[in-house]
Amino acid sequence: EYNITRPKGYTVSYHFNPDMEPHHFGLTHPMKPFRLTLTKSLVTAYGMNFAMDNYNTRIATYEELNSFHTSDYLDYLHMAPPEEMPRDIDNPDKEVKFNLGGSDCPLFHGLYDYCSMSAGSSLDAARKICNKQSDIAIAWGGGLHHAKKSEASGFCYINDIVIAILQLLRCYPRVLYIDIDVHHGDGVEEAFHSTDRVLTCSFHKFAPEVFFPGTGGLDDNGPKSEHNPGAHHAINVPLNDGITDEQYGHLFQSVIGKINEKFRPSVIALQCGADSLAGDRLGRFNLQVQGHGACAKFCKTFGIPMIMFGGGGYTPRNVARAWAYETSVAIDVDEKINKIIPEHTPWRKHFVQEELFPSLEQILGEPRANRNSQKRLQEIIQHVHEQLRFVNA
Ligand code: V1P
Ligand code: CA
Ligand code: ZN
Repeated sequence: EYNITRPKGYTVSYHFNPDMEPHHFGLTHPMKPFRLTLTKSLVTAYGMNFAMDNYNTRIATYEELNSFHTSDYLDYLHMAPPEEMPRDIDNPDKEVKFNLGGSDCPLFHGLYDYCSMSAGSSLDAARKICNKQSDIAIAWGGGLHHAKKSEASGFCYINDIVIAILQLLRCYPRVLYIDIDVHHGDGVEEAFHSTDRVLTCSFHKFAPEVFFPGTGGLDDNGPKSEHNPGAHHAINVPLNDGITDEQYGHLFQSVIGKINEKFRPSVIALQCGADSLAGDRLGRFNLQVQGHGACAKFCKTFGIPMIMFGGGGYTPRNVARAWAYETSVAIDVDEKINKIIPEHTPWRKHFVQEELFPSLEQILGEPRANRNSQKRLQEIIQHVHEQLRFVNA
């Protein structure tokens, strides 16, 4: 038997449903559910599973999905027959309901189950945080931030994040939602636009008409009206191609540091979309796994509970590297860890913070020119700090 000597009173949980993997969006679709299995394998190869509570998660019920989504939408999602793929070539004029079907959000076999599994993992993670059984709960199968209450959007059908945050709001006064996916977290922002109990902050590539979904400009801070408590509680950080670890880290710390000071969140929900990494098939940024992971590291310094969700990420081997690294950030790598991880674990000897992860060598593809000037980044920080004058815990 292994001598489990975890840091006292500090628990990380990993929420995973192996049945998500066999689902397919279609051959040419960028979303590949097997990246979740790839991540889990890497996490296990390093022996990290010994330092966490591991849960095979259940599927979310209709009632749970209904806490955010409308019955009309859920019923259609449940009943709509899978279409032959690729549909847009075979049958381009077919009516599209709730934005279901077509190239971004295809109707594939087992879609409803797949969505319920993703939401089930995130909800289980939220419950562990609520009942104080976990300090950090990880749900890489979630993070589907574009889904609206009655509409699918950008590969997202069910907004597991919104459902998880609604659960957190039952036990915590204030939730800070942070989104480092390369796309704007529009679905989560919109869901909470009229409450001051959730502050959303998304970092993303911003170029209306050119880059999906086109929303999330610097001035988008939630509907401004005297009677809306949610006004000023949406923060957006619009960026250009090629941003580096150094720039992103500085921006992240000054924005999130200030938000933490003003909003005083009781819990953090961090969407870790890995399409902000260099070499991503859809993304435009130049982040390394270390720079991406530094965001999770910084959030951890606040010492409040946190859920970490997945999200985008379209170069599967890089996704697995980033999320395995972020799992290691959650469990804290130090000498103690080698007492936890059994000796025969394949990659155990590499599990030391400094020489961490030989497998961190990312697929990079064509280098991207950096289109973010220091001046512009400074303006963004300035704007965000001004916006936060209206926010008080
Ligand atoms: O750009 C669009 C739509 C399609 N046009 C009418 C505009 N869609 C994007 C959707 C990106 C979704 C990202 C999801 C996430 O934030 C969270 C999981 O990461 C899109 C793109 C693109 N390059 O932006 N769809 C596709 N590519 C696509 C490519 C091949 C097959 C199917 C979809
Ligand atoms: Ca984002
Ligand atoms: Zn994305």
